[in-house]
Amino acid sequence: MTENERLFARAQRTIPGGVNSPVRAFRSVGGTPPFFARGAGAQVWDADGNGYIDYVGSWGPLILGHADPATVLAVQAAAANGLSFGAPTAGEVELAELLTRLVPSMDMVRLVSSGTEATMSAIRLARGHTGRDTLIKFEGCYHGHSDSLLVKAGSGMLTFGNPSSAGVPADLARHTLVLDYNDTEGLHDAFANEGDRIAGVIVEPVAGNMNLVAPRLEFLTTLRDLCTRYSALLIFDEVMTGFRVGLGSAQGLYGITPDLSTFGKIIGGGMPLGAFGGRREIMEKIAPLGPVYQAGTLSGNPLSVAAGLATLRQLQAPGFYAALSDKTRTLTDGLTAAAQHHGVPFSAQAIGGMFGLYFAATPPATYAEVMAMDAAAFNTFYHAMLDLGIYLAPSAFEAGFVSAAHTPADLAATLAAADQAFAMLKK
Ligand code: KE4
Repeated sequence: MTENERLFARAQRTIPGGVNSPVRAFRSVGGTPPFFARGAGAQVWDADGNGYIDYVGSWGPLILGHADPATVLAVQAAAANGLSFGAPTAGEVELAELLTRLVPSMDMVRLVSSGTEATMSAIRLARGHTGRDTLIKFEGCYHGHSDSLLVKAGSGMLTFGNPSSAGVPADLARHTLVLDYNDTEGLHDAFANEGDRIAGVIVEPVAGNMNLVAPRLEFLTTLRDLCTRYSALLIFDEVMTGFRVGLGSAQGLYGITPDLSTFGKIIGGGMPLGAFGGRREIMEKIAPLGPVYQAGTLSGNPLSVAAGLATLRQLQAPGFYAALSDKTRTLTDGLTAAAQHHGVPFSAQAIGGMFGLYFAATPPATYAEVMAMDAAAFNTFYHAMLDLGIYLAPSAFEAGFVSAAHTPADLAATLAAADQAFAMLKK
């Protein structure tokens, strides 16, 4: 038995599935998940001492790589002054000022401790601000695990949602309408039917939770226009795309101004931190100023804030995103070439520092196309790469992430491993 296997068996006795977040359990790809012991730069090492080049980066936060020296030092310095106060601190003001400067659509921002808290709060705020109940989300998009979001499409696309998780009351799920991502016509139908009852629409401006699905610009512009026309709030869930696809996040990349934005992952630099923000007239509805309640014991935690500031400062370096995007494209172009060399149906795409890998001839543009991909081929490829020391996201329905710490040698090693993995698939 390996140490990973021993730890996994032990963990399953006291933690559901042996993990503290389901995707980590490897149930989608099979096998035993590595228990990581240490990370540095683009590398991680598991409990058996096996090293991997990491393309998950804790699901996005580690855009600077593991144990970024400046970020670690900032956390250590903050910790020496106390771990939490439950009272305002100067660092929170500095981070709020930085976020509202880097995200012009936000006049004000509230810090929380996770992406789920950010989206849950933004949805409550949209409902409180508009006095309406209906929420629109899109099939395949994930915004964290608050009840209103664990909803799947009803029988017909325009019928209201049903719970996608046990424990979510049908009475609540029915306020969520689930539409098809990139389906502009479906947007017009939904607003024509429900427009005056829609509090808000929450969308991943680049979908990263059904693998990477790029938005059609017309889809985003239509969404913006319809929300304006019907006075519904457009919520860009930038928990994954925020500072991942560019310094201006997805809203800067596509030139769309949402009414509310949510952030997480990168803004905490690997520590627990989320945020939601928007125009002053909306944000002033949040307690203690307004009637929409929202709170948190560890909101704006000084260690998370220190990590976030240390990370965001480095992302502003000239050329940071050009270099990151080049690395990501080198990876996806190289993988595509290796697959073609072995005659494996495969495609890939990169947007900033995130990427999608597809066992399909072309990148999917809709949830239906995502579901039509060859997930079995992905799983074979996944384990071949893992055995060759490359750690990809353990699911065909997740995006991948490159960091500033990935070197040309890391990319070359990854492409050499992929050449072997694709060869195995060809048989
Ligand atoms: P957290 O509550 O996990 O911090 O954030 C939820 C969330 C919200 N919005 C988007 C667009 C997200 O991608 C996420 C979380 N992403 C997943 C990765 N697919 C986190 C990994 C996990 O659930 O363990």
